[in-house]
Amino acid sequence: MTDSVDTPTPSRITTIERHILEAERQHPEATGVLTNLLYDIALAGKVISSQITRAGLAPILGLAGEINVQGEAVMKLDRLADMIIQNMNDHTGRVAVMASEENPNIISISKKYQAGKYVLLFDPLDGSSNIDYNVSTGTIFAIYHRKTEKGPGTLVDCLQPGRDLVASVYILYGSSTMLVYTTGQGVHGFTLEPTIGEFLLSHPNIRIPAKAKYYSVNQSYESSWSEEIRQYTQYLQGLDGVPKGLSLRYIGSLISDFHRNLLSGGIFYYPANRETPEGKLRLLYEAVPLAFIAEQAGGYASDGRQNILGIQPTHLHQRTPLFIGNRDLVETAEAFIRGLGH
Ligand code: AFP
Repeated sequence: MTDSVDTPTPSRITTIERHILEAERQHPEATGVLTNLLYDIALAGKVISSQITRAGLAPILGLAGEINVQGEAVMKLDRLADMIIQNMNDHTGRVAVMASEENPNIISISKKYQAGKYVLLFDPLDGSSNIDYNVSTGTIFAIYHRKTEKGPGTLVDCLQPGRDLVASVYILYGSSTMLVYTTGQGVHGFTLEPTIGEFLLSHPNIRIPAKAKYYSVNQSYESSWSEEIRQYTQYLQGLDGVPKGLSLRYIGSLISDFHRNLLSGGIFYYPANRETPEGKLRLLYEAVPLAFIAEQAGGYASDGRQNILGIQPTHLHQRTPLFIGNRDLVETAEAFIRGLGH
């Protein structure tokens, strides 16, 4: 009996390590520090993934957010994910400073360790309110070069526009665990093979399909949207021009919604509304890294008026409206917001 043509053979398996190394070889000036930082991130993702798959056991075993059998309070998973990422990156000499959605201030590197040349911003567990319902969540990373020249990194290093990103990564804890990353040379997706603990290349060169299938928005806020957003949503539904409307899919976990639309074509939007005039999502930890991935996959991200990647942040936890996905759909949203329709 011969193997089916689709059976992976060892020579066709690309581990994340091999993929990153091959990309690095195209840059003779590369020192390997970024490569190692990306491995650290992949490892953190594996550790977080292993904790998340045990979340349903919390009531039985006393895991995150519960009281354990010794009667001690146990960390919530988003806090735990935050600690895992910090612990894996605070001593390596690769990172100058970190900041995360979980911490009000920058996370400085202790003086006892060497400060590195990269800046690491992250959302440790995006969509964490879904954990109790077994819905997928994710971790998002943004990597920049430091701007300050020496010593521990500072706030200035963290407040950079997305246009200066070196790399964006997200890890999706879904029906399988996936890592998707870009260093500006396309978008590549890897699926965790749990029995060997390796991320294997499963989605090379991801491009957003030109024909979109889905729109994703929390439509329960419709009554507090602007008239322009209401009209845009009707346009997407096909009530105003598009021959066949798009289907609505909304998980309420940004990475999951974004990932689905990246592979199927579509738009995710979280506009400003009366209750949240600045939007809800965080510019630095959510919008910017995903905007880089969207752009590298042929898409686009906007706050409704301008490219997300062009915004100069002014504070760490800045919020922004977000429209992200197929370029034509996002540009049409901008046109509606300018009052021009489609
Ligand atoms: P949580 O991390 O609190 O679950 O928030 C998730 C999130 O930041 C993002 O992942 C979702 O897209 C968005 O909020 C959902 O917000 P709504 O519940 O207001 O739709």
